[in-house]
Amino acid sequence: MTVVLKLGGSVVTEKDRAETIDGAALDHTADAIADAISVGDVDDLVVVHGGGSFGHHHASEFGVSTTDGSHDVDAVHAIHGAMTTLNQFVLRRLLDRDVPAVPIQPFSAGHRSERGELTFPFGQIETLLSEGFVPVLHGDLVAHAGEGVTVVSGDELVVELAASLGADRVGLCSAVPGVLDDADAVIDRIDEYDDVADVLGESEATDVSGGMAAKVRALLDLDSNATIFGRDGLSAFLEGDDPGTTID
Ligand code: IP8
Repeated sequence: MTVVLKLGGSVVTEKDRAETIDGAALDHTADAIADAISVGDVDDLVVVHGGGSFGHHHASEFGVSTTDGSHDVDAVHAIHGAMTTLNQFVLRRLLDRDVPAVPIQPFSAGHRSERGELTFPFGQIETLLSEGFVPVLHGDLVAHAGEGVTVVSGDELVVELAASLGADRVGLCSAVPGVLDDADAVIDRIDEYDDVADVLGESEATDVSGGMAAKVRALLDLDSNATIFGRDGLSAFLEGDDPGTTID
């Protein structure tokens, strides 16, 4: 069973304070992953984490998004550098719990065409999975023809990974318990974007990748179901349940 799990940037960082991790949340997340692996609930696991106050803070400062690029070398080092720092924090927490987590740096692997289409090789991830490792990717920058570099969001990587690996389960752990309706109740299931377009506002904190609306759109494109849930739903998701909102 191949599981692709995205840890939202707002789950593992303090999203409104630049380059600040949420240590307690990261511990809780790493505990849930380690427990699920040790009891055999999950065998092949790929983790992708978002940018939170590491990537988005610098991307917004340099005006870089998934579509607006930059040729500024300082922007590359600030944004990619912050993401590799966050990746090290995530890896450390997992390694401390004996999860065989290894880093994959999207900046060194992927690129976009002039039309913005992402090409990303997955052979290394498949091989690492079959050799017993847990690859840990992250939102990052990628080379973009005609634009310099642009942001690749963790959600985009999740969609690409899920399709390429034929993932059985896809989960997005976010700061909210699912996609919320106007009355802040969790929407159980979404089949059509138009059904929820009115309630999907923009992300409140700085988020150059488009917030919840972009997530739902991307997940609707997947062949397999995906689940968006909050921190409290992570263990249930890893045990095989569908907490939060299912995107069909
Ligand atoms: O938080 C964005 O990844 P996301 C990463 O998954 C950067 O959208 C570099 C801003």
